[in-house]
Formats: sequence, structure tokens, C-alpha cells
Amino acid sequence: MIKVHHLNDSRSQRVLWLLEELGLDYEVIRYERDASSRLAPPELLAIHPLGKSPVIEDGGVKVAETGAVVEYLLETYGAGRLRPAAGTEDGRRFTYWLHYAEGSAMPPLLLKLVFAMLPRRAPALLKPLVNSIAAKALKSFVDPQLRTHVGFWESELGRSEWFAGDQFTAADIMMSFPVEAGADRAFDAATKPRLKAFLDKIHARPAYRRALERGGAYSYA
Ligand SMILES: N[C@@H](CCC(=O)N[C@@H](CS)C(=O)NCC(=O)O)C(=O)O
Repeated sequence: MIKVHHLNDSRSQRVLWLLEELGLDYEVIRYERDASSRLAPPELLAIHPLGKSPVIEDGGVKVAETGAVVEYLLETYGAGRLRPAAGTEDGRRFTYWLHYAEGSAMPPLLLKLVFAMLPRRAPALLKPLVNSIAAKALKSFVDPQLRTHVGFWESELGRSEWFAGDQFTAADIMMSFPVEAGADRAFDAATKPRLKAFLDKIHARPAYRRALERGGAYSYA
């Protein structure tokens, strides 16, 4: 049976969701974030040298990195489901979003989180300085980048029902985490009707709900 090394409240929720959409049996091995640092526990280092989640094991095969896990599951068990045909425009868009979600969308979202957290964690004496550096970085670099990305998502969802065409695909599962994290810290869903509709639709999917039950606490749903 497929084993998923799953960190609570994390990107690996997407892997559980994909497994549910594919109707596969799987076992969830849970890891809890440190309450203060939010980092993964050291036990994950025994699974993969980076100590991050998700990682899956399937017989003798071990796969890390969400996009690679998604590709592996689709190739091995998808039988053509949840992806457009290769060589089509939708197929190219699918590949784009599969890479874009972690490669381009997540870095500014992570920076936003880090710069928002830094002042809270700075020693009292340094707080004003750290606060001012973080505010400058957010204003001059991170927030404008995020506005561009979020505007791009909203406009792409005007081209088709889903990110890679009119059918729901695993590209939407990959993009769920940036959009959910973005709605939490980078944009107001009330001002982005297509992104809001995307979130409403994915949150209503039975497989998404089942994955939440298996994964435990997830603050973005
Ligand atoms: N690009 C990687 C990112 C992996 C990653 O950073 N995972 C986070 C979960 S959201 C993690 O394990 N964080 C805990 C830590 O860094 O200690 C992927 O998509 O798999």
C-alpha cells in the first residue's frame, strides 16, 4: 500500500487529495510541526535528507517533492485521468501549472510568511529595526510580486473553467496550495471572484473533504 509521510497543515494535503480523487488505498504516516518554529520534526529526516513533506513510498519506490509525487501517481495509477492529453494546448498548460505552483508561486508566499514572522521573533531591542527592514522588503519586493502572481491566476481562470482547461485536473490540485495560502496572506478573496469560485469548488469536492478527514488539521480549508 502507498505510504504518505504527511506533515500536518502542509502542502502534503494535496497528495492525500489526489489519492482520494484516484480512489487509491493509502496509509497516512503523520508528523506534527513544532508548535513554535512550525518546522517538521527530526523523524522526517530519516525518510528523506531534506526532512520535508510530502514523501511517498510505494513498494520499493520513494518519491519526494509534490510535483514529482503527482507525476508519479498519475503515471503509475492515473490511466489518463486528471490530466489533459499530451501535445495539446491544455496539456502544455497542465505541465506549466504543475511546475509553476512550487517553482514560482510558492517562493514569494514563503517570503511573505517569513517577513511577517521576523519582527515577532526578534529580540526586543532589535524589534524596531527588524520591523522596518521587514516592512521595506514586503513593500518594495514581496507584495508587488504577489499582486502580479495573484492577478495572473485570476486572469487565467477567465480563460477556462480550471487552470489547465475546462476539465478538473491535477494541475488544480497543485495550484490549490498557493491559492489557499494566498487567500490567507496575500489577497482578499472577496475581490477576486474567479479565485473565490475556484476555492469554493475545490472545497466542495467529496475527495477534498475525505482527504481532510485523513490528513487532520489544515488551516486553509
Ligand atoms: N517544494 C517542496 C516543498 C516541501 C516543503 O517545504 N514542505 C514543507 C511543508 S509545507 C515542510 O516540510 N516544512 C517543514 C520544514 O521545513 O521543516 C514540495 O512541494 O514538496
